Amino acid sequence: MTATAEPKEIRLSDYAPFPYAYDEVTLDFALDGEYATVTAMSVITPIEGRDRTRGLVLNGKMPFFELLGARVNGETLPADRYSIEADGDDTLMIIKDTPDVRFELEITTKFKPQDNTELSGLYKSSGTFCTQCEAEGFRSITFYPDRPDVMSVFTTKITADKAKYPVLLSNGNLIDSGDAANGAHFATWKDPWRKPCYLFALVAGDLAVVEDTFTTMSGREVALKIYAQAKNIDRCDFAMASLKRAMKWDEDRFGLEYDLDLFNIVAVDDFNMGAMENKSLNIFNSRLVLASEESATDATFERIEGVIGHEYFHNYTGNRVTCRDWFQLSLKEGLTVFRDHEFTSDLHSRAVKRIADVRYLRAAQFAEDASPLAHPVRPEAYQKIDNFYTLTVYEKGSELIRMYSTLLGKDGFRKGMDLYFQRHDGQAVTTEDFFQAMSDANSTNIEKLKRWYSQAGTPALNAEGTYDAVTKTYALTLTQTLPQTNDVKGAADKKLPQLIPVAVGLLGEDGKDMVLDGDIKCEGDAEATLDETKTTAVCRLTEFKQTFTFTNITSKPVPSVLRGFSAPVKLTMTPELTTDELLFLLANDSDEFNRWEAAQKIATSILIRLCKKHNDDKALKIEDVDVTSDPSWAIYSAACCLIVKDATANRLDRAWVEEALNFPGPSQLIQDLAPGVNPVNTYRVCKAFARAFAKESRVELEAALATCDAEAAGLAYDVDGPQVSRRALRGYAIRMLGSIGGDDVSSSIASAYSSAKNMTDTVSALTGLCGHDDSSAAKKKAFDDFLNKWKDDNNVSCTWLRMVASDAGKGGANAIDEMKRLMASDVYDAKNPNKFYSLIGGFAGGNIEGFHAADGSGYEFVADVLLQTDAINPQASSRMASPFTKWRLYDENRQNLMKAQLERLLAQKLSPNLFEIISKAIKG
Ligand code: 0A1
Ligand code: ZN
Repeated sequence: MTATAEPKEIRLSDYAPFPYAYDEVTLDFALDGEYATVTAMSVITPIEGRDRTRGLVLNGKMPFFELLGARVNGETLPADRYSIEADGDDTLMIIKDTPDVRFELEITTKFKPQDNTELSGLYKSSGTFCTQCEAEGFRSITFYPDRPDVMSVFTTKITADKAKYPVLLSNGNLIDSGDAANGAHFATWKDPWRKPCYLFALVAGDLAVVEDTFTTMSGREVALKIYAQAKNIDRCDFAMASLKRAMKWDEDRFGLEYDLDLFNIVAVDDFNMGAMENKSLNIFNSRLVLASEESATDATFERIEGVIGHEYFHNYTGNRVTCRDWFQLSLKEGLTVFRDHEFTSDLHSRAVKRIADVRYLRAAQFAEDASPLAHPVRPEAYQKIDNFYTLTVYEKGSELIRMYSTLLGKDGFRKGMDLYFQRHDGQAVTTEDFFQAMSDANSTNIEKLKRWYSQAGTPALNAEGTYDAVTKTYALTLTQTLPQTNDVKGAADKKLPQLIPVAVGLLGEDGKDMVLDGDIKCEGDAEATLDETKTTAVCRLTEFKQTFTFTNITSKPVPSVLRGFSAPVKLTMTPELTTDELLFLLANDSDEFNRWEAAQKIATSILIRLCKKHNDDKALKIEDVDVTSDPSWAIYSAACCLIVKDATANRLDRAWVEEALNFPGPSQLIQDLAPGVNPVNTYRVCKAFARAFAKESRVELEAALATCDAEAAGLAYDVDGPQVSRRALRGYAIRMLGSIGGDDVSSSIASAYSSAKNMTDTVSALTGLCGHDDSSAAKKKAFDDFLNKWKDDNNVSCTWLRMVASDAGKGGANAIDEMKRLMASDVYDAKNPNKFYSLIGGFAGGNIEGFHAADGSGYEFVADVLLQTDAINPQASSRMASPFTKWRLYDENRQNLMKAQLERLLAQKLSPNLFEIISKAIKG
């Protein structure tokens, strides 16, 4: 195999507007048994004043499709009027000397959708034809300007066998349908809204449907339909109810009303991502639609509601106002993630949602920001845009939007959104346009917030507080430091200070928030604003260092800084808060996020001390970690035990408690300790920590479990708040008890498995059984039983696969042999992304001892599987390459072993997708 040639980079600075307008597009899909034949008729107008010297440049993919013909104004295009050129892995068709006035271009292509294993463009999933066109899938269908700033009105005719494909769907409204020759039938759909081709969708299959309606705020009735395979159709009700909640929420919160009379969702099993917001025809990975008490955990239910909301919310933030180019991806994604987070927060517990989102951000996005693949929220260059559907673009992008909201207030933010839609409805725009609308709709100066879009890396924020009893002032000096990153503008000394909103509260000795009614003196152009109760100030840090002086502070306060995690930064305090102060915040802070944070901080400091003690290359046994002699252990453990008791007695919100008691895991600690970390020892320290707590609080944990079970007895299952919180606390107790191990624990968790009546309790029991390294017979029995029950279910079997992959090698077995057995088993399907993500994600992300084995066998195994998948589905392989991009964090031996695998991969012929990730990762 020869190495891949260096692909060309696409740069934001090279953006040029497209010189032709696509006024109308009519697509005709003939889907016979083997081929899809597509005729695309476009009505095109050259745009005055734009540079047409290159001609009409269209994107395509040959030889994936065959070009059957091209005609301009009805005349076959002679060979000397166009050229076909390679464009990396893609193809360009360049038509020269196009007419100067409006003309028609007809292009006919032909291909085999069933051979499309990349799942981009038109492909087949379990016998159903479906499409995925974002970001650049449309070019696998026909030659077209496959870029989001070319918007058109699409009419789509689909013809296919009536018996095999009774359901024929596309965007917009059904305008015609009927029978065709040879047992076929057709349907014609017209979408009245102009859209880029990445929002085009088509589905043809034998699907069952659930139907409902929604009456919009102006009284229009919208038909809602969710399509799935008949065997799964009874699991669509929750998704339907979620859709209705999302439609209502967008009206209430943002005044946004659905704009067509029909909204379709189709669930398919083979899908690279979560779901896709195609106009009026959302296509979903079935794992994010199908749910029932028996098949889905509470976490899955919540995720389904959030993603149904996310795709629906894209109708305005993404579809009605779309991106000018793919560098602007966060314009729609960051904003829509923010909207879906708000949706969940408004419907459920705001604090718990915030905590869960921040936990994820820190564990995953902060790690990306610290890796060789760090990039700004608005990247400046890419090789494959598929690689930029990242945590930075999505999650950090959402944090950026949250900062607008924090700085402008809920009403100011709404004004900005209103102005954004007023100005840009129907347009393809930039993050700059969004910024301008927010800025123009408000009087607050947010200019330096813009820098968050172009500077990569997680800022470090230090808060230094000093109290002066004589002047009764509390001075808080905030300092931001921006890290060096590997992106185009990565040098730390070139980075400019970013506007950081820092929400601050000061607690008095009584544990109550001080009322901040004195002046807050700010340096330079910094400002501070107070909330209605005058207990939280948002300090706007605009320079590298500024001091905010709170006056009329009558006693020395305990500061609660970065309330609600008001900015995506790494906060340190000078002087560091003492364990007593953190316990005080844990008990008293009115900000639930910072109460949680206080518990995390105490746990982190203990864990870091323990990890440092054992960060060497000696194989560490869990029993050898002396957790209990840490100076802060006794008070921390006592406080947590009290929390368990309070939760059991329902004196605290149980869902918050579950978050508070969950201490930071290895991925967080490895980042805190990096570089030079032995990940296996870090993992074992975490295990020892859990076990120490579980042993000390066993009685309380067992009481929590028993109380939860007693409360649940006789209750009909529901996914409402209290039941979910109860199951969360119960799951926590089982997980903790599981870490103690031993026959009595295993057999009691095994009986919890047998008596579980819903998937949440089932998964809690399975997780509990994996809590200890011993490979108990009870564990094997439960896992076999689970597989037996769910092996034919494409989604639930992934739960099994992921858990088994993260447990492979425990109890002395050879992890790689186990993984190979899993891959060879019937339950695995290399072509199905969910299965591949579960297997490799479960192992490389969840099996620290297996993946990071000191002999490098885990790395070699994963690299082999990546190579195999890369030949089938490059988007999938490059997504799963991410663990390798973190090699800089680890000890020298592991760094070398990981780099050796990166080099081995790079010497092969890789897809452009995987090449970009691996070649950037290796640069370090
Ligand atoms: N826009 C979708 C995500 C998505 C992106 C790319 C895809 O295929 C490569 C599919 C879906 C969303 O944010 O939900
Ligand atoms: Zn999205």
